[in-house]
Amino acid sequence: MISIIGDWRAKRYQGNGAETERTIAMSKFPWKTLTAGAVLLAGTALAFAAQLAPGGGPMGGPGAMHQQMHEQMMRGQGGLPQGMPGGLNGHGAMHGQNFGAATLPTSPGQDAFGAIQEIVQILQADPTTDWTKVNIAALREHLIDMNEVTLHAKADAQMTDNGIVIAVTGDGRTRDAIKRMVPAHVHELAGLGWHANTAELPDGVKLTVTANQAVSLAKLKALGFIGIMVQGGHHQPHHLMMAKGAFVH
Ligand SMILES: [Cu+2]
Repeated sequence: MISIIGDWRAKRYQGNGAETERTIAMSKFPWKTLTAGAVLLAGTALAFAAQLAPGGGPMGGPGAMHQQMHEQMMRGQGGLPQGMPGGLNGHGAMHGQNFGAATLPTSPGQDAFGAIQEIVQILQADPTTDWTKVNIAALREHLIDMNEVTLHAKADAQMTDNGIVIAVTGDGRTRDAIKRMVPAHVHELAGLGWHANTAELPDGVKLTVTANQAVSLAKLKALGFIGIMVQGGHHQPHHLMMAKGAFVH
């Protein structure tokens, strides 16, 4: 059963547009003309699709997306060789892949490259994707911002009696990224019940977070700038929305 699911998933993801179209075409095929095996495969695919989208949409919420991402990760992000021989597009080859997975690398080699690859594969696997709105370049710009803020921003933190004050600064592209990302993050922190605000600095932003019942002073001190920035887990769904052209960070 697992390997059948694996076949279907791989077929949806590994391919380009042509593979995706073939999957769609198969779903329109008259049921009585299908072989028993193909019925089982299609039925499993539908069941699995339903599992992935409990909300009825192509992406059934963060939980479904996480599951989908995990499936992709386990499969090496669809990086299987193209044009595999075998029945339903490489059934035999998939069995080989399942049992010899340790021989295939899973890392795309670069974090942002992998994040973009994952999003593109999700969009290609979704027949409802509106390619007139998709904007992968916008996602790339945001991932560059994330790289600047995570790795290149200078963060000088000072503890006060009731919170933490962090001067987040940088030059050029780093400064621009700080000014885009840090104030936006304050809204996410508010959603978690944290009291945070920002003030403009010439070369960045001053972030102030006050301890309360949602976050203690000791925890703020331990988290520091980047520990505060990673709160909320909103980036993953936002990245997908950004790529779909439906969200501006
Ligand atoms: Cu992000």
